[in-house]
Amino acid sequence: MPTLFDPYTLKGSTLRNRIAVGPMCQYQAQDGMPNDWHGVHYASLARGGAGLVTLEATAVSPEGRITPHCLGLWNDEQAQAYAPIVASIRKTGATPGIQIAHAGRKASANVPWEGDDHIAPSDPRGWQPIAPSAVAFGANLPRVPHEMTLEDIERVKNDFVAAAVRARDAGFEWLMLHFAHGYLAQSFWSTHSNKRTDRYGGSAENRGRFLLETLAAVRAVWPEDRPLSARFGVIEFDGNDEQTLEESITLVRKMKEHGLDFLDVSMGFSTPDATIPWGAGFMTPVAHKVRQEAGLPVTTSWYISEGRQADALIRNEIVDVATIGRPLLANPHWPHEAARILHAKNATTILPPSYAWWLARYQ
Ligand code: 8CM
Repeated sequence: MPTLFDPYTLKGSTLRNRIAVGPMCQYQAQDGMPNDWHGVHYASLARGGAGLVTLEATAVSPEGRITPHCLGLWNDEQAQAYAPIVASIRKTGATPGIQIAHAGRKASANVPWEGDDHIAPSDPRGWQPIAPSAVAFGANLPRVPHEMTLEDIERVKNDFVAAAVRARDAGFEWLMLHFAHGYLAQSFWSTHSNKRTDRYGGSAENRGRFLLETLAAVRAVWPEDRPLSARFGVIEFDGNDEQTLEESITLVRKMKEHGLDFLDVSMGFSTPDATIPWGAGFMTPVAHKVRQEAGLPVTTSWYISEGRQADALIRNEIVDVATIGRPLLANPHWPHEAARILHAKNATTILPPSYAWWLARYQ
């Protein structure tokens, strides 16, 4: 029976335990460049003991940023700036991963603490969002995106490939494609946002095409021995959940055939009218269903906040890795605390020796 603190091996990568830091936007970058903030933030999470540290949604192009302060990976200067972050994560014994993303119709927004809404079209800080169809998300994000041409689709796929090459060369070991949360890829999948009548819209097969083509193109440049994952919104909580989930599972099976190694099971966030059943571990039954029916190792996140809860998810083989988000911002040493509570035999070894030594002394 696996436990939270057992190592996890996928392809040529072994995580020191089954705790992953989920991608969490910091909105602290200028021109997509990582800076001291990102260095401190990610090194702190790695030092705290997680197995996998996944960098936040990192845009594949300037237009693919959610806000003007998102990270980017569209030029070589950015790529070089990730190397010290990768090195500091590795130094702690954690494994570095990164999520690459395009925000689609949710792009060109103010950071959450400055409104979380679309930047006004007249404001020079913003830009014109693109999406499969000229349909706005609504609510706080009313801006109508431009409908992508077939050339736009090719260009964005190429942007994902170029970002994957830069991530590979910067030394990231896990690559996560952002196929969730109403951003570009999810908006191809969702009938809320995709009204196309060409081969990228209509049937589930057509709506999944952008995701599968992007995945296949990235797989061709991402090393075979390094895990390729995706965070995918398999359900919308919009009242049509049975059908969406069935179609999503069919698509995940195809993603597996196209080289996907691992899935982070999340929600669609494609409509402001969803009724999400927030509560402890509410996504874990969904993740387990996808794991069983698609035959792919999975993780999920959302309201996994206690060590015992995370350990039970691993022991019962509900998920393969537990993704922890906000509790790790509140306490980067959450893994160490969990190890102590669970009496994990390697409880002290996840702390750097200079910390473990102090904590073991004068007790
Ligand atoms: C921000 C707030 C809440 C979320 C988010 C973000 C940004 C990216 C994302 O998800 O994928 O769920």
